[in-house]
Amino acid sequence: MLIRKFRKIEKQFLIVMKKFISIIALCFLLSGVNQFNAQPTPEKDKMAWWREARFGMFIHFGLYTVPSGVYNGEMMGRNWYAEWIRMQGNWPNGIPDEEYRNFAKQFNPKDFNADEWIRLAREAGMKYFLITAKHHDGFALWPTKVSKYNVVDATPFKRDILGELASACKKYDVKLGFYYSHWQDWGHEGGAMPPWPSKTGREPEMPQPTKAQFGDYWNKICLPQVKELIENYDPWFFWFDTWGKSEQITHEKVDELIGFVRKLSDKCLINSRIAFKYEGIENKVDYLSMMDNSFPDGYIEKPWETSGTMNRSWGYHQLDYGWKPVGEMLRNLVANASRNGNYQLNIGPMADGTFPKPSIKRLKEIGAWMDINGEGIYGAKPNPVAEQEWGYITAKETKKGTKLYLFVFDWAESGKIKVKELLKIPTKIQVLETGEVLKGTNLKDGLEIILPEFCPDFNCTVITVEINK
Ligand code: JFZ
Repeated sequence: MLIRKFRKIEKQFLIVMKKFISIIALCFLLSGVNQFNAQPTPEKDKMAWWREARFGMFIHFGLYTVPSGVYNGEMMGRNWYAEWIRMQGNWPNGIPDEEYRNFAKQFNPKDFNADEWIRLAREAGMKYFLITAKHHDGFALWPTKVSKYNVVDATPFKRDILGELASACKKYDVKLGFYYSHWQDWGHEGGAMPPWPSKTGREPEMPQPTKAQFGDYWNKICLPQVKELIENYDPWFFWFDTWGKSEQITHEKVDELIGFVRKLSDKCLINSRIAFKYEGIENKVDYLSMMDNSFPDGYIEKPWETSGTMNRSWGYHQLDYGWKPVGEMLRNLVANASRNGNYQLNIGPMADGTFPKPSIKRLKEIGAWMDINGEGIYGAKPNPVAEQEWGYITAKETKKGTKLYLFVFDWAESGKIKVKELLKIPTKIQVLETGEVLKGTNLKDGLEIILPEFCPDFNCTVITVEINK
């Protein structure tokens, strides 16, 4: 009797369980289907890490680092770009080719430590790292097989700098990318020369390669080197560099190079400076590069970045004392993030392979600020309200609603700021660094916030505003 009853219960239990399991399975299936439908397009997916990262390190390092902006006791001409000393030393004639190549014999950055470079980037809050694999001078920082003009074959240093950096990037989970000068190459016959004279007329006219010569350089140096870089180091992105009167880079060449990279890698991103004056290029590349040190004053939909210097030069320049204050660099980073852009901050390491002290100091200060305030930068959405006089805004979706990050750069004398056009009622307003709770009042044209009595950070104080759905 008892056993029969038990059997009955058991049977019922089994039926219920079966139903339960099939419902779960159905849910699973449905969610699978939904998930599949909700998958971002491959293009968007590929960009996800880059959009979230917002902050990267740019490095200019090469043979030009040996003279560091000074040739025969004289400062270079034209501008501060120390990586241009081959053309701008001994101004206006440039350094003779033979002599410049000889810098390879002195290239011996004995204190170069890839681990240290990437650790410094990571600690500054940078999520990716970009280095001049080959700059305009044509010298390669890896043992390229297509030319002896490289760090292993031509210098006493003989180490694969890119290889060491690639390992360190893996260790610190920093995404690696390469600057590659595909157009100008002053070290290989057939590479383009500076597009001079420019409008200023101060520059000497440069002999340009013929179409056939450039085609030869393209097929024997440029494409094979890009292939090596992808196959050896599996980069997350390229930063190509074309500007000015670059007649050699025809639309066909641009299309060819884009197709070439796409075929070799399905993750490698490409920037817009692969071309110059190419209408519609934004639809063929993954992200836009602004002009050097130029910061747009509004939102741009297509992923974009500004590359910026810490002083005036990209490559290390021993006489460039024009170091920017940390507040200015934070402003660049935050302004770009609030307008949907990234910031790639440059370091020019010195001839011994270490970073200049003023750069290290700035990286550390930025890092300390990012440790506390980075949550308003990484993965944050651009400003959803109006541009503001006192600073910038980013936003994040939370379970309950939205969290706004107010980056206050200009501390108001009045002791209060108004968030123009923010009409929602906040549930909590707080200083991110200190946790101090602030008072807000909804006015007809925005939210007025009473600032703390003491300014926690004169560079930039971050205030969070939580708003429920
Ligand atoms: C280019 C390089 O020539 C330079 O050495 C450095 O690597 C920099 C990041 O990129 O310089 C440029 C390119 C474009 C402009 C200015 C400098 N521009 O169009 O204003």
